[in-house]
Amino acid sequence: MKSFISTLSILFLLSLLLLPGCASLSSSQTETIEGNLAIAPLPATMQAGSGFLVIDEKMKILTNIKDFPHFDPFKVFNELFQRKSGYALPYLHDKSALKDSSHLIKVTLVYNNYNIESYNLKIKSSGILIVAGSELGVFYAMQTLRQIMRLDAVPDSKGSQRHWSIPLVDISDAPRFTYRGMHLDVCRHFMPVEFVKKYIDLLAYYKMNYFHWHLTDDQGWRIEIKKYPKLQEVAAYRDETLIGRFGEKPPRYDGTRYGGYYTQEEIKDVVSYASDRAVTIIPEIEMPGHCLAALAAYPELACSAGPFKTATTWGVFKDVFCPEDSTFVFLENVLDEVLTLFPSRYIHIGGDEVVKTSWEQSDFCKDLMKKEGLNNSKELQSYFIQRIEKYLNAKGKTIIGWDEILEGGIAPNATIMSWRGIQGGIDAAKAGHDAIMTPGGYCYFDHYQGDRETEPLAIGGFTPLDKVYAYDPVPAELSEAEARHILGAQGNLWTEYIDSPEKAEYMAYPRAIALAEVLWTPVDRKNWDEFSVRLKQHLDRLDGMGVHYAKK
Ligand code: TNX
Repeated sequence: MKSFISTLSILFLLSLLLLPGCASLSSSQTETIEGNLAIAPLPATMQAGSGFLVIDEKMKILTNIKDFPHFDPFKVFNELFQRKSGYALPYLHDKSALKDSSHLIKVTLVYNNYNIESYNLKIKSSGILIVAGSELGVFYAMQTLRQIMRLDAVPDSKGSQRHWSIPLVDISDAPRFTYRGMHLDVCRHFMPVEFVKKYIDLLAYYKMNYFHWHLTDDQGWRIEIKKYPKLQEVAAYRDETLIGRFGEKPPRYDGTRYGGYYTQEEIKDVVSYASDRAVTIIPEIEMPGHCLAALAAYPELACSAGPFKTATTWGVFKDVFCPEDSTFVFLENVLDEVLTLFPSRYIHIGGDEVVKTSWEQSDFCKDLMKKEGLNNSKELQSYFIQRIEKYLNAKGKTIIGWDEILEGGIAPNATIMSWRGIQGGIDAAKAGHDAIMTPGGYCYFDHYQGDRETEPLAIGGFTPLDKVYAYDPVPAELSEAEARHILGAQGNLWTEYIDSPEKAEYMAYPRAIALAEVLWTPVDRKNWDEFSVRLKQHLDRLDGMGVHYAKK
């Protein structure tokens, strides 16, 4: 197959030879397999064949994997395919039962420790061959096929399209980074389960593999914890919500009680939906700050005197968890329930923007600092995080914290999420810790993406699509060995000013597609002009999926 060069490619090569200054040739001027198939993120290598393969009712999946006890890499594709075509592709395990060996999607696993997400997808006129490093690679091959077939752009219309003609191609692919994430804050504004699932499906479509679910904050506690019913009765609700921009004088409120939470049953359902899509959900339980909603329910967890109310406005609040034994008992009990719901190896424990005045004024904290030999309140924050880390490590979990957890000494095994620029990531990697890059200037999708005058209200900043696309998560300051600690990056969607699923999609897309390409595609294959051409086709597909993306 590799020896086939399509007419298109020949034309393209000829045009390269004939045109001086061909380096500036953009794919909008000439047709390429990249532009034709419009796969995003762009695969590592693609070679066009000539001709087409027809997928029809005769097609079957033949695989050497007997059952998929943990993860069926065809399930998502097949469900979608059935909706669009009216039939599903059957699985076969035994080739001998076959009369002819065409009309097959033939899958071979070669367990590849080096890159379990890698795959080779060959579309030939006789059928499809997939060779992959693991079921994950097969899953990504099927997502690529889903894109090549433009399955999502076709209306569901009772499975009317029975035959699919797709161009021949040979794709070898593997991600650049192992952590490809998107975050969603459901505390400032609650997002319904159906929307969370749609958000996760899009992550899978763009080969992202982590969903960071920001579940607790000052303005609402969104995860059911059976041991502490007041988290549901009190912390999940606020009396009202700020209208307009934070800081406007006088502040205006809507006077409407607001809230909601996910039951444990709903969470299990979302976790299993995500795991079918090779997406790991990392829950975030914020501590010791951003916890006013929890303090409203259980004021005894603060060093300062209550009563407290779930926040109705944005910003940073001075009341935080007190590092007393009883607080740790509460948090450990909460985490015990969290661990039963989320199989993720990573648990995010927050750690950002902790106002420490209540600790500095507390006799209990002063005594504790003396007893533990802590010099200042930043070290007390590290004591807090390290105590929680020890608890979670003993249960086989790794903590992720926002970069403030570096300040008073990093917890021994923590992974850092670098959000206040890239310095946190640099410091973590130099100290031999893993880091995930989420710098505000590139990865905050709550920022404006266009002209403030015409865009809907956003928190501030300016992070347009091309800036996201240009981001390189590996800081230049790092040596090659240190750079291996940069696991990847994540787009963050804080929802102070995002009060509906439609607006969440508007802020996330298409910027999340640009980030997906930053995280997956080899850096020397990235090209903004060429991406812009492919993106146009993706906007059509997003239309097909009913995504309310930002149109320029
Ligand atoms: C800072 S980013 C926060 C969030 C806000 C966000 C708004 C981070 C770790 N903390 O609580 O929502 O800014 O952009």
